[in-house]
Amino acid sequence: MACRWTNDLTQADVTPESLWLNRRQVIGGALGAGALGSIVSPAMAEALKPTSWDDITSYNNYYEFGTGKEDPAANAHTLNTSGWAIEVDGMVDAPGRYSVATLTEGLTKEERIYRFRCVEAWSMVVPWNGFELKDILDKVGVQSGAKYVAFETAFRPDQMPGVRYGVLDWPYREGLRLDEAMNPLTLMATGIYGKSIPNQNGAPIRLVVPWKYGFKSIKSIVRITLTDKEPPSSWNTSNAREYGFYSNVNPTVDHPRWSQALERKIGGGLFNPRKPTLMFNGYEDEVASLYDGMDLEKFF
Ligand SMILES: Nc1nc2c(c(=O)[nH]1)N[C@H]1C(S)=C(S)[C@@H](COP(=O)(O)O)O[C@H]1N2
Ligand SMILES: [Mo]
Repeated sequence: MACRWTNDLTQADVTPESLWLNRRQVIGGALGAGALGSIVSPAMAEALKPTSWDDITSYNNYYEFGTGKEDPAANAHTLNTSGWAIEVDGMVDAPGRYSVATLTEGLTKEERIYRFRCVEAWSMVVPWNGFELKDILDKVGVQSGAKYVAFETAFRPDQMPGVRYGVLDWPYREGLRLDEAMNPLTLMATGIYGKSIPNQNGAPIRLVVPWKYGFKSIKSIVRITLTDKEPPSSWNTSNAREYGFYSNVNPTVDHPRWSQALERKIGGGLFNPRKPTLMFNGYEDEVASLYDGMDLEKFF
């Protein structure tokens, strides 16, 4: 409930931030009037409030541009995103180098500008624009033996000052199980608040996996590989004890060095208490069945 898809939007809904705030007031009003029934508490209405553009774009994790939260906003302008191409390879019918425009060719405008609001695990509510990863996987044709999708970020030492340091195993890599990748919540984001995604947030295209911790949402993707083996992820490679492959938001499984039972939103003002972290980041109804029968303490 903390984040919601809406898939019934049109171009007219992709509005600047000011109009978003109006929409939010409308939404807040509807919630207040109990339009969604008794399950809606004031805390949930609060959770729908998008974080401001300034906070979303000035407090980031993108280690290729430095490990400080302010480093990506200061440094990521050097990334040249023009002529961007994504190499799609592995177990697909139509491997090749695709532009984002080619990958999304044939999708309706509504499909390409799907809007999404996300409470990232590190506590922002981002109104992403993008499309479902499934849309492009269907387009390239996933072969029957494929079980996982692997992703890679660009590795450009001349444009990425942070890759001089061995803080992570470059290029940044992430992976999903195929059924996770095909879930309609799994988004390829190309925008925020209806504007092009800024470099520090992963321009021109990044993954957003709403029910997993933020680091699964790999930025500035240049390669997508379909494979039958669990792919490496940079965080798991750097510290397997602390970061597992699944990385599902799970308040009951603690990170070895801290509890994950509470989280705090950025930009919440003076009265900004930490709130309980929700199982699967609030998407339990949508995704819990993906993990039926799995021991989530073992597969963390
Ligand atoms: N290539 C790359 N992708 C990345 C990261 C990174 O360092 N490099 N950081 C991850 C982490 S830890 C988080 S919390 C999110 C942050 O996304 P945001 O800055 O858009 O909020 O990006 C993820 N994707
Ligand atoms: Mo993160």
